[in-house]
Amino acid sequence: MGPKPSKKKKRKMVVQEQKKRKKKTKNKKPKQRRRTLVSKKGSNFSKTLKISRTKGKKKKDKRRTISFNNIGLSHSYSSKETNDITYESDRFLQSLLSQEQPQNTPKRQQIKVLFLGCAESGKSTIIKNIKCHTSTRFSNEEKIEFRDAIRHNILSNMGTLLSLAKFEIKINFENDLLELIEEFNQTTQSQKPTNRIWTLVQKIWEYQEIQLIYYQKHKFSKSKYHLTESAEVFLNKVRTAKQPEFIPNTVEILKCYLPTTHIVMEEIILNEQIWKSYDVPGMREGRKQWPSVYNAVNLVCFVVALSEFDMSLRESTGENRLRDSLNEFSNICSSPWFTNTQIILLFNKIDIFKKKIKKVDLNTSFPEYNGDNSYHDAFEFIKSKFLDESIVGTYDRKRIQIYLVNALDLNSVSTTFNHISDKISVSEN
Ligand SMILES: Nc1nc2c(ncn2[C@@H]2O[C@H](COP(=O)(O)OP(=O)(O)O)[C@@H](O)[C@H]2O)c(=O)[nH]1
Ligand SMILES: [Mg+2]
Repeated sequence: MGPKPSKKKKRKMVVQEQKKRKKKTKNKKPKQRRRTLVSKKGSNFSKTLKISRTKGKKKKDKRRTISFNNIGLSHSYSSKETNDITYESDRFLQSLLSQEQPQNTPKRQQIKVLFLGCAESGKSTIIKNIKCHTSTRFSNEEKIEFRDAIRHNILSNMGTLLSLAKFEIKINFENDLLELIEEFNQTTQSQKPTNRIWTLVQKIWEYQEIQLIYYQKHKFSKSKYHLTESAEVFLNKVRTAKQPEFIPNTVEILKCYLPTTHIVMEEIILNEQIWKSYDVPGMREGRKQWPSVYNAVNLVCFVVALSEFDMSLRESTGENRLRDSLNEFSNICSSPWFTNTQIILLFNKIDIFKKKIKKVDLNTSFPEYNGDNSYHDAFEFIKSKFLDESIVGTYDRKRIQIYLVNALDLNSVSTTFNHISDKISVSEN
């Protein structure tokens, strides 16, 4: 034991201890506030959400208000794909803080955004991805809708594989597999998928001959039989997806394909702006609906699937998807509706494009291409097609902003849309 401290020393120690405690509580304050902000139910922020959703319900339309922030995101996603994501959380915290104190913030800008582009370019997936960064994410109703879409994806992809085998490759399967295929074809006639049908899908998918067709799918991209992007993922998940209690997670929701048949508007609060985002059908028949939302648009995000340079349209076999996209882009740029609108070109599906370009020659679909099979050359060629060769009419092509995205990647989409929202400035109404 050391010598006893003097009275003076003791007083000094007490004062130091008090100072330390004060410092600690000072440091704690913002942390507590942060937690309250995220979870407080009766906050102004939640109220805003509630009010706008009730409004939406009354009108019985598809409008929803969503706030773009990704606080807490890392807790919710355990999948490999989302583990390595880094977030601009400070920025989002600031954005959330300002949403909590509307009295201190200037009036939010309203931005009308159209997501245009051909079918399967990734418009809906980009919007779904943005929703993943919001506090509302997906409702149970939506999750059920995506679950049914996943089951439908499984059955239609199995049907496509078997059609490829029969009509394109003309394989003569051995008897046991043939019997399963015949039973599958008969059972799919019934309205509701039975347990037997899932067993059949599982059994057929396990055959090496069937998987071989899948891995050669790029050879049939000009045919009318198209698999969806994540066919393999879901064909490997039949056992889980068939369970009555199956609810898809975020990654599965982003990967499933649910065709958009009518225009859907959603309100997204992105930083300090309210984005009225319009998702539209992309097939030719559905594009007839587009002009109904052309009035007073601030931003057009034209989505192009880079990887579809060798594929033909579902609705018109023999017509190249990328050329179709080029035509549609020309139409948009030369439309008088968009002379004063900011146009963004979103080159999507870069993940598939990077892999595909090594295997599939761009020259076979675009004979004028004389570059090699490098990602850089191929991308520059496609970009110049859109910017230099497409007829942009009266639109100043220098104003067109270009982004490369992977709609399945949370980080890619959040970085891109933060950047776009920073750059867009609209005079207040
Ligand atoms: N691998 C990959 N798949 C994508 C990407 N973007 C969209 N998809 C998939 O492509 C399919 C069609 O996308 P969707 O958003 O429905 O296209 P839309 O018709 O333009 O709305 C879906 O199965 C998506 O999961 C991407 O960047 N990478
Ligand atoms: Mg869609």
